[in-house]
Amino acid sequence: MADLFSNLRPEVTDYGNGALLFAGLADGIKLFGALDTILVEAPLRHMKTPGGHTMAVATSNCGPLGWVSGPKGYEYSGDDPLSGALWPKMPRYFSKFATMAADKAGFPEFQPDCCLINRYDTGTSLSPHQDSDECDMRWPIVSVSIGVPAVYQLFGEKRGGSPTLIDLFDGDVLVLGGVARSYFHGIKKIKPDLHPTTGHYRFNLTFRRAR
Ligand code: MD6
Ligand code: FE
Repeated sequence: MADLFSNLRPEVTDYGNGALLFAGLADGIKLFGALDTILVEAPLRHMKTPGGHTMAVATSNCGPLGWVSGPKGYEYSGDDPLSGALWPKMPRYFSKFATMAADKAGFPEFQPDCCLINRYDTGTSLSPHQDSDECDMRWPIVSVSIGVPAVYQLFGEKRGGSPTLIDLFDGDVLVLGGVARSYFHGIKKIKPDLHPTTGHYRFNLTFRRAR
């Protein structure tokens, strides 16, 4: 008889060098619910890149610091350039969750001071990049996927070559720490899809320790 459970993904997949996937560890509905009020205070917007392009991904932040891109470059800022006000508070549940997930991956005592919120529309991709604007690269980044699926490309120290492809579904948590913390990574074009929580959008929360 066929194994009824053979299609289940493993709970934890270790991609090596500090990259770990925890399938379905997060409650997408609960996290998405908290985004509502955050995004009223600090609406999603398409930031300009230093090169003058408009980012396809819509972004916002919560927490003491927010990641912003503009003509001057990338930086972490204590206030939202749109409003001049502080970024919305990071819900206690968010930071507690990030600490727990990092701990599971072998990075204890992680305390994020930034939660970058990304929203992808159908057809939106994120080109390969490194996250290197944070002061201490020994802290991991905890990344939570919400809504429609995505294909994550994990390269290595260089942008080229064929990446490891990681399917990310609602509630999946990817931790990038250790050597993999500085690996290039990107998101392939989001395929048309519908999710009961987010409609045709995908959201991604990345928890960082910027300072
Ligand atoms: C995303 N994630 O999943 C984009 N960065 O939509 C990232 O760019 C990312 O997942 C640093 C660490 C983990 C990530
Ligand atoms: Fe990134």
